[in-house]
This record gives sequence, structure tokens and C-alpha cells, in this order.
Amino acid sequence: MLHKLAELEESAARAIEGAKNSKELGELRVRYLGKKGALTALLRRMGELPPEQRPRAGKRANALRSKLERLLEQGEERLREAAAASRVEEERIDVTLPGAPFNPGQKHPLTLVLEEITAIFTGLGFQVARGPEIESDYYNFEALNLPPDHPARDMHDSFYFTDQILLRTHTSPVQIRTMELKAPALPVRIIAPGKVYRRDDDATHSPMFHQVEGLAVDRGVTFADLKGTLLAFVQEMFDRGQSIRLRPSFFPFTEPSAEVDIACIICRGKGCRVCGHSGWLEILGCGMVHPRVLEVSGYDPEDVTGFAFGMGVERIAMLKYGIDDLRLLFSNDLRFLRQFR
Ligand code: 2NL
Repeated sequence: MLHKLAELEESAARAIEGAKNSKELGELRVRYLGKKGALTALLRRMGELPPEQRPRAGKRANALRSKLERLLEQGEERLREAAAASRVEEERIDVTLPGAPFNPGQKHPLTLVLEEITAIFTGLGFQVARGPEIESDYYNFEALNLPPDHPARDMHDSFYFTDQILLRTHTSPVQIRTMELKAPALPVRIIAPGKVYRRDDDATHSPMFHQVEGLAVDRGVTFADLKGTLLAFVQEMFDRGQSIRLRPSFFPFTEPSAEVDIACIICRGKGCRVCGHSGWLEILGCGMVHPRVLEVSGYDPEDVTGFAFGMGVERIAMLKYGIDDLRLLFSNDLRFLRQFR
């Protein structure tokens, strides 16, 4: 009997050792420990032994049962570990492989230029002010000294919701609102970037475009401060050695007023097709804030002065990047847009 038990132990241990999966282990459990299994069969034949040998054989058989239970459990554990190890191997990441290329996109050229203009003026001490794109007649026209018969106030030149509410035609209303809130505190140094709307649509005009206006109000602000500020802006935006030229002009909200030109960046002043053979390119309008505009905004024109300017972002972008058709900026053609970083 003891000999048979030893044989059983050896063959069972070898079989369990060689099991390749959980199902095989289950079958071995039935074969050795089940009701009709090998160990059970041996136990049944215990009665055939002489009585004095039975206790020893019984002990041995019970020990073998425990041992096989333990081996089966260890077999399950061995299979679980092997499965986990092969999963780790399968999912191993090779960090030396080249990354999959992806396109993060890039900023629109107008965004690039708008951000650059903003950075230059904040560097000069201006703060960014914002306001609504839907405005009242008062903030868009009346407070800016635009007379009732001014062409911009015509239904055909601006987008009206009612006869008193319209899409802003410039960002000046933002500056009126800022002065109103701040007066009589000094100084005011702000730029107002944003979208503006006019009823134009052709090769050089879009019904929506972008403007940056600037405003500085304080005691003793002069035309020389205006010219110095604009020269500093132009030299940072275009070229260190860039020169500017001011020509007399007219705006209802400034007096005196001027148009600012830069020496043509294509021909450097020699005269070419882009500058109409004049050697100069117009880039913005400016002037000293009209006393009536200061007054309606809460400042005393006898006490303070101010300068203001306004520029079209599309025009600056076209000059800076040499873009010859405004519509390229709005047609969302990636072959065009991808060129700007
Ligand atoms: C242009 C000319 C200009 C202003 C805008 C302004 C604003 C206030 C008071 C006075 Cl609150 N002036 N803005 C002044 C002169 C010119 O814009 O050609 N823009 C595209």
C-alpha cells in the first residue's frame, strides 16, 4: 500500500507540474482526488490491510491528499503568474521608437499680428481694454463727435439692428467707455483690439475686420509723445531703422489729425507697384483727442490732453507678410495659413 501511495505521489506531482492550463489542472484534481479518483480508490482498499498497518497507511494517505491539494493550488498560482508575465511582455512600450507625427495646428496670421501689436504696446505701458461688438449710436458715433450727417452713420455704411443699435464700426467706443469709468483719474493708457464691422465687401474690404486703437490721456500729453510712441511701435513691428512720415488729415474725434506712412518695405522708399511709386505706405491714422470727446467722457479739456490712433490689423498683416489679397486671410485655405508661425 505504501509503495502504491508513493507511486501515486510521484505520477501526480509530475502530471501537475506539466499542466498547461487551468482546465488540465481541474481534470487532474478529478483524476487523483475525485470520488472515483486514484487516491479514493486506494483508500477504499485500506480494509484489505492487516489492522496493525492501517493507521500508518491512513496517515500516509491523508498526508498525500494534503500534498496534492497544495500542489494543485501551487500549479494554479504558477499559471496565473505566467499569464501575467506574458501580458507585461506583450504590452511593453518601446520608448525609443519614433513618435507618431501629429499636426498641432498653428495660429492664424491675424492672431499672430494682433498678439505682436498688443505685446509692443503693453511693453510701452498701455493696458488692453475690451468692450461689446454690439454698440449704441451714442458710444459708436455721438460721443466721438461724429455729426448726424456723417456718411458712416448711413444705413448703407453700417450694420444696424435698430436705428439706435448697431455693430461697432471701430473700437473707439471701448475707449469712451473706459474713460467714462475712470474719469477723472489719470493717466489713461489703453489699447482696444478687436473685431469691427462695416458694409464693405471687395478685394480690399471685408465686412468684418480687426482694429487696434490706442489712447493716452494725461496732463501735458503732446503731439511729440504721439509721434515718439508711433515711431517706437513701427520700429519694433517692422524694422529698427524704419522711418515714418505724418501727413495732415481729418477725423471728427481728433484735432489736429494725421495719417502715418512708413517708408515702403518692398522698395525701401525708391518707389514700386505696392506703394504706388510714392515710396510710402499708409499704416494708420491718429491725432490729438478732440476737446469735445474728452469732455463727454468726463475729463476737463482745459486740464488734460490726449492722443489717439487707430490701425487696421489686416492691413498691417498684409504689409508685414507681403500678402497681396485680403481675401486670403478669410478663405481658410490651409495651404496659405500653414505658412505663418
Ligand atoms: C484709422 C484712424 C483713428 C482714433 C482712431 C480715437 C478714439 C478716441 C478719441 C479719439 Cl476715444 N480718437 N481714435 C483717432 C484717430 C484715428 O483711426 O484709420 N483707423 C483704421
